Amino acid sequence: MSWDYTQAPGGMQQQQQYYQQNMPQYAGQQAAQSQHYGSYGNFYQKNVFQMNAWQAYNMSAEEELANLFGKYVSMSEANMMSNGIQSEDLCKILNETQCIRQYYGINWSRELCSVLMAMLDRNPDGFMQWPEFMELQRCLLAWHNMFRQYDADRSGFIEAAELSNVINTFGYRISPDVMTTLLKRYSRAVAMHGQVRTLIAFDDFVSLCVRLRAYTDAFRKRDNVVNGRETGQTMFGYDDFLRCVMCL
Ligand SMILES: [Ca+2]
Repeated sequence: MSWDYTQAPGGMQQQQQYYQQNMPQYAGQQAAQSQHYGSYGNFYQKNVFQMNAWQAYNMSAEEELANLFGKYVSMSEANMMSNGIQSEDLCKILNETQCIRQYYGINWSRELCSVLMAMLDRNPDGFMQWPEFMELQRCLLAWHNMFRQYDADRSGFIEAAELSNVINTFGYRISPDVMTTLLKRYSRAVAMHGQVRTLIAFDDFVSLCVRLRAYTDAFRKRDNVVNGRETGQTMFGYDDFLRCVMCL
């Protein structure tokens, strides 16, 4: 038994259709600016679907990426039964495939790979199938492009002060207090030329992007809409809250 790529298409058009059916906030026309949640979905509509992963990674064709994925599916019986990969497989693909490793220039942790898997586990079965894998590659490329725009000297870090610009460009509406919380959690202090600078690395940036999007979606789904308008308020039961936060 081997994994068959032609039976599991992950093409852009199919994914766009998927978004239209299941997550209209990321598909179709430009979403109206929400008073409470900004317009973060537009970033995905405008950028994520334009990405071509195999070309970005300098592969010869989509099949090359598909074969790589298929190799990891075929490695375990559990993977074969689910037609997908697990977080340690994702970790190996990102770290051990030279062209991908070079493209991002970071070491991907198992923890971050688990978060990435959880974010895009659409069916949701705890495994990453080919369309989910392709969606992830497009998200990573879109985030990396954005990150590089702010990493002018290509040091692999962006300045803390630039984080709020990036988040605004994504379309989120974040208060200064929340920004302070984000910086505390996702930045590192680095001494350079006798000065301490607060910097954000690409893997921390990805981790932040994933959670911000997932938690915003989860919260927004539960918004106490009044007269058809979002209120930016909701009520959570303990059980529901745990399900939202512990999955990432
Ligand atoms: Ca899945």
